[in-house]
Amino acid sequence: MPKIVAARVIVTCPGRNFVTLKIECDDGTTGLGDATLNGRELAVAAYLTEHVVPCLIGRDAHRIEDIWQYLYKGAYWRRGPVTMTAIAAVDMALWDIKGKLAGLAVYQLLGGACREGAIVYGHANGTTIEETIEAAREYQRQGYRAIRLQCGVPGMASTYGVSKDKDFYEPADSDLPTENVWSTAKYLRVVPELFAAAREALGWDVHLLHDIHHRLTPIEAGRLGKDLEPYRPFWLEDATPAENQAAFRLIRQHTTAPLAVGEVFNSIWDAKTLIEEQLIDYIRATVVHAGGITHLRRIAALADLYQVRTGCHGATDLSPVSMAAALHFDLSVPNFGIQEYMRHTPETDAVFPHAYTFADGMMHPGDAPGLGVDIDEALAAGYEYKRAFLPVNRLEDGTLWSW
Ligand code: EZ4
Ligand code: CO
Repeated sequence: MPKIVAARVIVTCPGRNFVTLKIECDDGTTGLGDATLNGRELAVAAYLTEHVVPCLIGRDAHRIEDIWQYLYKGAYWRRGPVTMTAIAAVDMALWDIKGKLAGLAVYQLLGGACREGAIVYGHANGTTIEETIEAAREYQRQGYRAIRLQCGVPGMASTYGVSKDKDFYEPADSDLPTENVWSTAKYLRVVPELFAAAREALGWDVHLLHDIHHRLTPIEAGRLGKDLEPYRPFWLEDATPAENQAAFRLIRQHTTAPLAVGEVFNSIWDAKTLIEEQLIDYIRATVVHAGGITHLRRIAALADLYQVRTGCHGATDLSPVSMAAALHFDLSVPNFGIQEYMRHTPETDAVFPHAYTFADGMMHPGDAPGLGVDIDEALAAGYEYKRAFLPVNRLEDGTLWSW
């Protein structure tokens, strides 16, 4: 058996913070897992170092499911983003090791490819509708078949999804949370205008997506869905804060716009009602924050029974290790829908050399054994951790809102 002899947490900041777990076996085989939880990085690093790594030493690295159960049930305190991100990192690293020992890419171990590649969507944004459409045209030129559209809201200084840097969107922008201001009324006016202009300019062959980022009430989401229906959105993401899964019943009563939710979910229990009642069309839970490949496959299997497809979160705060794990998962699950893809900076790509590739709007994890991602530890060591928070959001009267 490949016995685990060491495990280390590597924190690096090549433009943004990443936490990576590296597990080592007695035969020298190593595996990598992403443990990055944006804005709360060191909580997961400590959870791993203090409470997980000591329990891993001496275990059989092949026993992925057993180790998952041990870390989940064994903690007594179940679920939660910190715990589930830590478990995910271990899980990813163990799949990486199993693949390397088998000489196979992880997607082969998961049953093999169900498709030639994973369709991905890119992020087009701008302060105005025109700028957003110009950014979308650029994505079309690069071959993207699906594009998320976010634009500035007239009368608001800033909003979610609109970045200063067009190529690399980064919301964790300050060492204390930035304060944004929000107006639902202003926002609800501009999004239908954006989609009308986008269909006019970009045509109907491209999939158009939009992220509401948890800011509406159910009835407001129903309204926006109705307003966007004529423009056939691929999905509306995170319409309302989904701690209340039942809220989606109300949204569903009012719109046929496809709904996606779940990038902040960390277990199957967060999505159970949404899936079983077919209140959503896409589940956005992701490898790194939802317990790894092992647990995400369980979520996907439940979703498949109800014709809910996957649409994994794939922002820049998910490291290339997560991106690779997501692509192995995407290639192998029958009910894959789409994969979010935000390019990492060249600095990040240099720290994490990887086998996955993009061509014609699709991505492929590559056929390197394991996940196909490495970490250049010498390079990583040159980028010191830098505290960075996600913003908070307030209504115009100062009330704290969802960001
Ligand atoms: O705000 O990943 O769909 N993507 C998103 C992201 C999230 C960040 C949070 O860390 O909503 O941009
Ligand atoms: Co989102």
